[in-house]
Amino acid sequence: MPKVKDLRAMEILDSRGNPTLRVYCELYDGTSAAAEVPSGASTGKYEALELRDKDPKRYGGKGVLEAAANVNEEIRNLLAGKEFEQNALDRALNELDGTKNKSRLGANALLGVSLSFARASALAAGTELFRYIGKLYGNDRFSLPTPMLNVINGGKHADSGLDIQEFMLVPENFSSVREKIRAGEETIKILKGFLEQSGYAVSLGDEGGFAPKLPGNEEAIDLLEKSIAESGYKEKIKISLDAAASTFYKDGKYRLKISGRETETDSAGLISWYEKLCGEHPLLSIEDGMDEDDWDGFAEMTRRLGSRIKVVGDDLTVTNPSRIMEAEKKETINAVIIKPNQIGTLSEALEAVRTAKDAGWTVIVSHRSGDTPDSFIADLAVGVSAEYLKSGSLARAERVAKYNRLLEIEDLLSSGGKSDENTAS
Ligand code: 2PG
Ligand code: MG
Repeated sequence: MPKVKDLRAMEILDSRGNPTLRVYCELYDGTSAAAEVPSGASTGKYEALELRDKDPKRYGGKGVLEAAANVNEEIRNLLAGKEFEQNALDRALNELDGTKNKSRLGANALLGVSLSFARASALAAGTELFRYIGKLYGNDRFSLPTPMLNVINGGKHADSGLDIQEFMLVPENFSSVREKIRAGEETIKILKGFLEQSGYAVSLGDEGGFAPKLPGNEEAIDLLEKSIAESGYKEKIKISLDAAASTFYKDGKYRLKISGRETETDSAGLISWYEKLCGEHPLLSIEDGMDEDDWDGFAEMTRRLGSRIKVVGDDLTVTNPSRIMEAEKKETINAVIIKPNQIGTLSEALEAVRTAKDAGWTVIVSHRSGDTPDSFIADLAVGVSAEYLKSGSLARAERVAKYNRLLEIEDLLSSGGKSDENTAS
């Protein structure tokens, strides 16, 4: 069993220039590994708590020195010198924190420890991280996720003015990740050309997609569809949306631009609009189509659209096994987003995946809009054989790092694991 020798956390910056944590975990056999913690902008209110210093004199209150100190002192004191399996380590972290939402020590502190320990343990066992995760999860028949490429950024991720947060290209019908990425990138270049021709900006939003000030949401979808047709990949590349509807929900109403007009509507009206979009475009999925507390809206959306598209929960379920169970009971969704930092430990994220798969749902592993070059989620997606990996567009190093790791894993698996000594299984 891996024995923790030392833990050390430091404050680094994420892709938005906000402080976040890097945690180093050293084991007694001399292996050492680091993990970095991502951070969202359209954060669900039921997520585990990301501890920030709230000292207005540093980074506008966003510093994470307290979370780092929690790793370097309290957590280190508990774990150093002891042997753990991943589950036991994550349980110990939860017990030490003692709160329901990890608000005492911070979910960012706990996640950094949990992920760096996982990486160090995989190294110590001489195995690839996805195999280590697969073993924890009980999976050794790995399949690679399809990338969901967020090519037009809206909502809180850009100043494009678009209500819908993410407009994604999903290259589904290709035989390998390598081909999916290639087809995706070719289509992105065509999209860029269309934007330039029409005089729109091609500068990038937080997740590496373009952030053009288009007249409305429908125009963004039209442009994606036009780009797919032009690239010659019609039928092969689908379109997905993340509405992040909590960001335009207020006082019981959804406020967004529909058909060029600022509109105030209820869940039923919004679902009718989604229904229209589904009829007109090759939509694969709509994530967070309803507000995070609108259980009835989600249930209605699944009743009306669930047989045609994937109705995806993110802020609704926040990678939390009990919220996922509740969502299943209420028949609110049929697919789910998995983000380790929403829940705070690897074991709980795996439990969330298990609960979702038991419900028969599609699993989408996801980055955060504030991220780092750490590619852990690519290994997580392969380890649990998730159907999709959502990590932004094919631009910005922190986004591409995850897709590049997928390419690397695909190579490893196709070489029969020759360069991937699997001594742990
Ligand atoms: C989302 C995510 C990632 P954020 O809503 O799915 O794309 O955004 O990290 O800002 O919550
Ligand atoms: Mg989302």
